Amino acid sequence: MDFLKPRYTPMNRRRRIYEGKAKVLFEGPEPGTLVQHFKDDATAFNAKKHEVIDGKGVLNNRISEFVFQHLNDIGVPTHFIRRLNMREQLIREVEIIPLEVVVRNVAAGSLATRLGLEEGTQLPRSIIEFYYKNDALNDPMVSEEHVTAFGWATPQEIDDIMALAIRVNDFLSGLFLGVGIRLVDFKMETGRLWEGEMMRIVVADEISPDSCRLWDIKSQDKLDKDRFRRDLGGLIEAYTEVARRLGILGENEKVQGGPAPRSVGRHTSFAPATCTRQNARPAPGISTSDHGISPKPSSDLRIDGVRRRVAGLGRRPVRLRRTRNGFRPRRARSG
Ligand code: AIR
Ligand code: ASP
Repeated sequence: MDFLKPRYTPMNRRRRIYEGKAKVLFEGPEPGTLVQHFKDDATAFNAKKHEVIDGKGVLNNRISEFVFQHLNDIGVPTHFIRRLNMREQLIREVEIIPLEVVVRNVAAGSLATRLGLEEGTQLPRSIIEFYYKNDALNDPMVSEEHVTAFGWATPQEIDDIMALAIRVNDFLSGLFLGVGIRLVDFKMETGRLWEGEMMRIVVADEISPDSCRLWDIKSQDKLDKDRFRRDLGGLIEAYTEVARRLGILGENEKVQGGPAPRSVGRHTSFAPATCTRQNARPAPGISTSDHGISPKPSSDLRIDGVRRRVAGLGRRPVRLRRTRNGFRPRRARSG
């Protein structure tokens, strides 16, 4: 029956599901999938400050792809399937949990302000915070009590979210440390992924310099969105530097931002941004299987030049359980 076959649909004819400040979600090619489109818009202070920065969406798409692909490879479940083009990635549709999960290793930003700590102070241990995702309320910080009392997530789901947050923090800290960058803090989002009767919590949204604080270890230079928030300039240069160090962009490679769609909508034409490659070479120590433009999923991680096949938990539904000795995967019971 021909009408049941998925048909190619040009992006400009796809149904827009949701538009956020920096991304748009479109209906995907198959049920249960979405297309996540990265815009060039930069906002801060709940969108009171807004600018369009050519090329930011392209860089965040590539950096977030790199992070999510590696998370998938090491068995941290995410919504990410694959990158489609310079601004878009195919993702699984999840039920977003309305929490911004912030993990902090070093005092900065709102924590430094709230507790009167000097920015740059190493924290005694990593701290996880929850913020209620609600623009009208300015994303207020909330406690686990609020989260469960208002039904945003169950106690079991909070355990899973915290276990994911710790694993993502460990992975990201090591990844960035290997390329001379200090992971100060980051924000992640999670969602419920339904597979038939099974549900598991997965990492969703994006992980990029828009959602992390990244400081150069030697110079302490900020390589993240604080360049925009604090009017420091050089945002594209900083994001490009992050991409280069991760081996996503070669030394002389540059992302050319334009021509990005001015407004992303039903009838906007999508001219893909381009990426120039000259002597593309991965950064020492870290390699990705995708230096070019065509998506190719990587199945291993190269650390210190050694290829490691990371034993992951695979794609089976796994729930993590907090025990006295740390976090343990808990296989979902069948039947
Ligand atoms: N974040 C929070 N809301 C949106 C974002 N991107 C990220 C910041 C920072 C961390 O969460 O980019 O990495 C903590 O932010 P803050 O402002 O609470 O200090
Ligand atoms: N992107 C958010 C905003 O528009 C928060 C931030 O990153 O500062 O306010």
